Amino acid sequence: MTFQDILTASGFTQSELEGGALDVHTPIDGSRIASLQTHSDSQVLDMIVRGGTAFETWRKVPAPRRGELVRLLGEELRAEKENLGRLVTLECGKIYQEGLGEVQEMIDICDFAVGLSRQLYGLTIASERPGHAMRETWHPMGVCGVISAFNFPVAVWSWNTAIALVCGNPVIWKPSEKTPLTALSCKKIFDRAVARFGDDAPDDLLQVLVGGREVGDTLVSSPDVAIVSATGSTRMGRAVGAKVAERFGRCILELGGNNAMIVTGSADLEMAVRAIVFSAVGTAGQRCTSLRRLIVHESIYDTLVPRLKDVYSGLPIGNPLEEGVLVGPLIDAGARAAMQSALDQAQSEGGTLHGGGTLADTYPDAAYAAPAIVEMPGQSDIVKHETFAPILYVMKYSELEEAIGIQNAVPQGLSSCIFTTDVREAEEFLSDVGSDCGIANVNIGPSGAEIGGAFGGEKETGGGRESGSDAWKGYMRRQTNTVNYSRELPLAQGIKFDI
Ligand code: UN1
Repeated sequence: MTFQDILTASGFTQSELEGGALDVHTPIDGSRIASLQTHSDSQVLDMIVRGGTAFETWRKVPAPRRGELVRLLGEELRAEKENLGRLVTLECGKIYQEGLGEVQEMIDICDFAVGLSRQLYGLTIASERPGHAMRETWHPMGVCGVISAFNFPVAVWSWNTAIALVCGNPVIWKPSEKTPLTALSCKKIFDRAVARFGDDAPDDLLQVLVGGREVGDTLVSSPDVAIVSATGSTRMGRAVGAKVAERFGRCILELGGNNAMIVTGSADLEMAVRAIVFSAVGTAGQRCTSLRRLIVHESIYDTLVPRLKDVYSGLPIGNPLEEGVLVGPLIDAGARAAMQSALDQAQSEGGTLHGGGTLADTYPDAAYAAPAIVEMPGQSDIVKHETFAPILYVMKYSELEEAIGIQNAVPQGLSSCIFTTDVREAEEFLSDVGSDCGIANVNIGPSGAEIGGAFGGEKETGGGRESGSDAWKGYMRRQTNTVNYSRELPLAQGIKFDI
């Protein structure tokens, strides 16, 4: 299939892809595949108004009926899985298998949200006063702004949108300016679900905003955007978080990760090698959950590290649409320059480099890079920094407590894991004195989380939770209700106030 075929299969017409100010390049060969129209500030303000109007109607639609729209969205996504998966590969460069996996994640969250639409449960609470009932109820919030990054251009939108919709909130989506085509394709898919749903879906339940940081700023600064869910760099989250906090809006932040694996002396090394390679080089190291730090027990270091070097030297790197390729390109030249500069710094901090290096033979305008392993004498500055590239820093430890200390001594707190067959080590890692991350796994790599769990992490990762478990509560307004069904008016805390 040519690039043009992929765009056509996703329903794009030539006129939609031409004539705008925003150039979209495919990381596969660096060529331009579209020039899209961007939105102006005033158009964004208009979108916010229209989102508010949609909210007035949507919040009155019963939640299980709202779930029906998400069920239809899931059906449409099933029908589009291959086309959208391929478009994801074309626009962000992840291999086709991972493109498909990303769409599957969207289908899964739709299924989850459909069930959730009948389970937006509140509590009943014992009142201290006679003849009184207390309960907690959950209500729609308003317009939900979703900001997503290039590396998961569609799945992150779907976690937020499927949940926001069943919770009664319209969505305005600002995708990364590097991946607007996949967003526009999702909008087409969404519109098909709305058309099948019927008249009780208002217009503008989903609006897609194409543009750069300025229009994103307009979105997050508006007091009429009740929730801002932002996924991306810590730098972006710091700016967005401050703007939303200033107006006391609700923010859900999912930012950088610097994810580690501890491999203990008792680990199953064959399993560990597979998990390490998938999580460190999958998506070319451009997941927020990618494995970046490997903390290896001294007793197995000299077995594990040569084995990894061996696997790395044979990794199939190349066109992500081709079967058998495991490592696609980085998103752009800037990402490759950041990788090179991190490798230079790591070496100047005492690291020994294996692999790395740029590959420019077939596609000179693209940013292919060989994944790198860097053996480090300790956790130096560069190791504490998230570089969005396939770099794996390897360190040695002797006591588990020391390994957990290294794992936690970084500013980020997203995902973590331990490989061990010793239940004491596993439970200590998961205990109050273990990993400080939002995600902590045993005998599984740090990436590839299932949608059923809450997704997010602590410290510079931003503290937000998206996706499964009770993350839906972040998209609703909690209300405490006390009802007096007696003929008296007793005051709480026994206060006497006779008039
Ligand atoms: C991201 O990189 O922003 O856990 C999301 C994972 C995927 C999601 C990653 N389910 O790796």
